Amino acid sequence: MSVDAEGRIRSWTLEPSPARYKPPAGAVDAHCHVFGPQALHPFSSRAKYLPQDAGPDLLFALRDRYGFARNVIVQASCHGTDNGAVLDAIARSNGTARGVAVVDPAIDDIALAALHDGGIRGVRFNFLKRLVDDSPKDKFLDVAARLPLGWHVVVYFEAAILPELRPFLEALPVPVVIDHMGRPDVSQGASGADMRGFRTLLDSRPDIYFKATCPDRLDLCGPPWDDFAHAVAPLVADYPDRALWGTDWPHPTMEAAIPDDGALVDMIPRIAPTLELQHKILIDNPMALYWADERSQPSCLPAI
Ligand code: 0GY
Repeated sequence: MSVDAEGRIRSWTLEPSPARYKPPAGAVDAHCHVFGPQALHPFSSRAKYLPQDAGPDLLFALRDRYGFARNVIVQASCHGTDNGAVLDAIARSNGTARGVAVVDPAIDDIALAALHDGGIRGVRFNFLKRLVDDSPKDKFLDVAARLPLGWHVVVYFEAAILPELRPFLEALPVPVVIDHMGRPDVSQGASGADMRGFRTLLDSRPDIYFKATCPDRLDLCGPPWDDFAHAVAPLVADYPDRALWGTDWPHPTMEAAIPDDGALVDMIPRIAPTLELQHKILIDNPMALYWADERSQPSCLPAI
């Protein structure tokens, strides 16, 4: 584990290996974060971890190294509800990044519109007690009803609380993206209790998407994360229009088991073995959620 003089932790490797897998042109890394830089964007006083700087330059270098075209940058809990670091990264991305914010549920409509102008297309509701102090469902429902047109919510929870969260998830008035499939125990396999429970959630409404992400967090056997591949590939095959993929760089809180980004990229063809599936999870699905405005532009204007 690398800790600097101020006690800030590094959770990403400085020497990721090359990947064998090359994504298709236009591929989106739909789950990643930025940390700071702290001098410009200090961490929240309520942050549960203090990372070293992992700003947009490093993120975009990783994107280019593995042949991705775009990023969806998700506000990390260490920045609380100040989305400045994500907005700055989007502003510096030349249109290749969009974001998911974390907001105070009392946020007003003008501030939401400003986030939209800054490239935000969703808000994240985090239910992990080790990351956030509170997760007020009633206030989350209230703000979800006031989101700008075309936004969705991203929800992060652990499999054990899915039953208690079901009424909340079913009441959300906009599309829902579930981080890391709600953290199933992948050692149970594709038809274990956690995956079965998650499938019933997906079957409850057609606009729930999921991120087929984080073998490093979910597969306790470690690389090459075979349990993850076996449990997740059938889910992607059965719900091809609902799956997204992302690196999760810079892997918040993973300092004790830092994943190799090249190995993470090489998981893509194991969970999405055909070119068609890869195109869906890396391009079609994230583009529909995050760049719907670009895709709906007419290719030529009608003559007046
Ligand atoms: C992730 C997972 C984690 C952390 C955060 O916002 C965050 O701090 O999301 C985690 O520790 O499981 O998706 O990055």
